[in-house]
Amino acid sequence: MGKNVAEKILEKHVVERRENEIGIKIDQTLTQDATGTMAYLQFEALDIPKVKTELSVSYVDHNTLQTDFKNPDDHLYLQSVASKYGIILSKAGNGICHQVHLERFARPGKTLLGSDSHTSTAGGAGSLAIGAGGLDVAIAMAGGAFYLKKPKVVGVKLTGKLPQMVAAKDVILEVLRRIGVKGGVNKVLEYCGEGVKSLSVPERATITNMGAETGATSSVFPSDKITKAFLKSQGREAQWIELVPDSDAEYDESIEIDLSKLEPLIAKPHSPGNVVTVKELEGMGIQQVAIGSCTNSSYKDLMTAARILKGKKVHPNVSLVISPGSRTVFNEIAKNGALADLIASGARILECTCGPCIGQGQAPPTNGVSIRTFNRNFEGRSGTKSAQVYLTSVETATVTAIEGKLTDPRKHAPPEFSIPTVFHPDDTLIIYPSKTPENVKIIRGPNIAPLPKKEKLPGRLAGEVLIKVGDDITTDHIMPAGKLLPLRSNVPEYAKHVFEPIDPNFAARALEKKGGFILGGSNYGQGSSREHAALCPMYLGVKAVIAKSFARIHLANLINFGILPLELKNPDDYDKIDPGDSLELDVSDLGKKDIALKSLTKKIDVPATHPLTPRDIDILKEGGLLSFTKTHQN
Ligand code: MIC
Ligand code: SF4
Repeated sequence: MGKNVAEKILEKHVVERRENEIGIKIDQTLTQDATGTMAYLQFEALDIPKVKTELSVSYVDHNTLQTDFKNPDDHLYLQSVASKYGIILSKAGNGICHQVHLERFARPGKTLLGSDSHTSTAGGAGSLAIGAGGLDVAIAMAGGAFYLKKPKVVGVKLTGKLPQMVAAKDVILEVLRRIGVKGGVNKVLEYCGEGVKSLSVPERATITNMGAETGATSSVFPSDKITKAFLKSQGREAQWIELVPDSDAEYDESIEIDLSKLEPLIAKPHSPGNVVTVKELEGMGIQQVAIGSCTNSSYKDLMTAARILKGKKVHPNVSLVISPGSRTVFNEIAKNGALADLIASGARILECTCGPCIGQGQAPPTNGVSIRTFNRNFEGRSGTKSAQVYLTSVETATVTAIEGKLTDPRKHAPPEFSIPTVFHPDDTLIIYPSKTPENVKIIRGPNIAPLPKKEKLPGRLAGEVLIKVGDDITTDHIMPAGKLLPLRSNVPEYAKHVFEPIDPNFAARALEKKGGFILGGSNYGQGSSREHAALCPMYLGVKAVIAKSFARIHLANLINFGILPLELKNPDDYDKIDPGDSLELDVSDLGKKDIALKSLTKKIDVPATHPLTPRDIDILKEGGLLSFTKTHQN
């Protein structure tokens, strides 16, 4: 039987097979600063002199605003760690990790593990790229395998060609419209079919990037002539290999999308899965347009905006902000004059960073409508709780900025430009590791707090339900980012804000009650890879999360930090448990899937189970992955 691309890469990397779980070798890792400081503190704790991967890159792109000492201190810590342990550093201002990685480092056929959920972006260049918690990335840097549920491979067959002013973003919005924000859990979305040939690598990367919003383990395109041309344009042709599905390749599931039938789409507040056509909402008044983020900040994206805006003005009631994805593309548009067109139109040009996507500035006004080319529109993520954030293509966002109201881009003439066959990568802000690592001293500012520890799992857990939350709770609800991002290296301080958007008293209550339980709905923990959404509740004493189901990365993070994830056997039992109820759980034998959960308050038994593999159980028993790894290292 023929193989698909995902199977071909997995086959070459599997180092361990267990029932339903595989361990794979990781070739490349990436971290970004907001998850990186923790990942490197954990890596340091493993006591390994140098990373064992083929390539590890540490990016500084999230926490780049320097309003006090915290972020710059973190930058120095990251730079010194990178220099000492053999890691490449991409300094603040060099670009957004996924865009820079795609341009400079992603390689077809390689595995990439990144401490950011959008690591899958590199799948646009044929890498099998997976987002994970920082601790998993630290272990991979130390040479350890990455364990995951063997994913199903979904063949997303593309036919036809996109009509003018309909973009790659509309393809992934269509996928989200069809399968929603949980439709990809434990699956790899592999794009195939004739339509693939009409998409450039950065367009493919827009699609693989936002595959994260379906909950998918990864998203991947084949590596073909288009991939070769892209690598050549970056001076990396030698790194190309052909990687296409066999002609008789089979997929576990399939989806078919006729590109020629697509129209401009838009995700409504507050979920990337809330997709409708632009036509349905056309004419809606708006206050802000933001172009950028790791989804849409490539050369093509910026040129599209620049050409549409050339000779035109941003509507007087609109604030248009643009963040280029990398210094390389920023430089190209500066040299070819497109930047001048953007400036002349009234656009505000930001640094090459995540910026508004993670609430670092440019918060919309009260009740403001913001049209963004980003990948997430969770409530409050923009920095304004009442803001209404919509997600669209660059084409839709740009014409909307001109018109001052949501506009179908097909009403404007399509932009004309060609993509250079040669880029001039600007690696000025890329720093290579020291040749004399023994002389490098790690710089630790006062914001870098030591790692909290967790004791081994006892046989019995008891406590109160500290909070009861609904379905699709995101990690932005659990551990908000925005203005709190500078606290990422300081768990005791950051932990004070757990669940703040839902219940500002949560942290104080959890500490007062000496911990307890969280009751969640389905897809608990969707969204980012931030392990702080497990680490900080762990610090507050949370012992278990009982939910209807979990999102992939968050489930792994809970296990990694010793918090027991349990699933209700009967989802309707969710209604029988209330906040403040006293629960008791016998977890002495996790080997049997049935967990005896008693509500002492309601005097009822609530049957529970768990999604844990035998390895997960061993990790939990040790109090988390760091202790587990250290025990097994020696
Ligand atoms: C995000 O888009 O939510 C982030 C910020 O990039 C996160 C990582 C983080 O919280 O640091 C992600 O996607 O994993
Ligand atoms: Fe940065 Fe936004 Fe991409 Fe996350 S989704 S990596 S915050 S640009």
